[in-house]
Amino acid sequence: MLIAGNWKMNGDSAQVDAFARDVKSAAGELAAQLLVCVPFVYIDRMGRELADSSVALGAQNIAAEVDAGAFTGEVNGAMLADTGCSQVIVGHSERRALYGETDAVVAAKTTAAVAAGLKPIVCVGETLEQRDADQAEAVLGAQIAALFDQCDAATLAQVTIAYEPIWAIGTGRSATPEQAQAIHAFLRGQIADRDVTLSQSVQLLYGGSVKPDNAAALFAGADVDGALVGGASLKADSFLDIARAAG
Ligand code: G2H
Repeated sequence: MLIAGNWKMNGDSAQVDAFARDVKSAAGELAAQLLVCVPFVYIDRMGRELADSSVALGAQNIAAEVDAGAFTGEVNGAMLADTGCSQVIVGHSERRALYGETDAVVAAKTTAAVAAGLKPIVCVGETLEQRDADQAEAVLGAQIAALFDQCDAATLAQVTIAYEPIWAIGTGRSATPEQAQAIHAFLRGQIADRDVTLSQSVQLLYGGSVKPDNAAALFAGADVDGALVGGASLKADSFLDIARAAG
């Protein structure tokens, strides 16, 4: 199981230090792999604070451009790797909705991440309107198809998929364990249609209002391989409780 924290645009130096201190002391007892994705400016600090622990470091975004150059405000994969990141979140619904990231941009960023030696966590998800119109599988299938159409096999072999129903993000309304498992099974099937071996090894994370009190039930799903946790990852206590629920 992979338990990945996504701090989004939250936190400060004191919060980084407190989180790292508490998580570092507990991480060794946990079976789950822990990953924390903080804002760019705190990655280096979090890495230093987590030094010599098993907790992995990640970013929340990456430039689509691989080579350094005149891209004001962007951060490329080489910089993330150089700062200690091993993973990066790509195509979160907030980036798709607020910053216009299309499936093509998501695929380009996924390719750029792997080119830099990073493992991308590619987010997919449907809106409430799409779910209510019975279009969830069509939307998710199209997102997976775009990824497979635009990334090569070597890139796809490094990808983790996070299913994040948009209606469950930051709303306190998680998908039920049955809804999450059903979509995860669907996603694994979509991948199996293209690459059976990959479908058996790819990690499928659930994200959307994962909390200590719903985590164990979500993790009981046979195709749920971990979680991408937003709000509940901001404090070590709740993040660790979710990790303990992963067994
Ligand atoms: C979904 C999730 C983390 P939250 O975006 O990616 O956030 O757990 O706050 O719903």
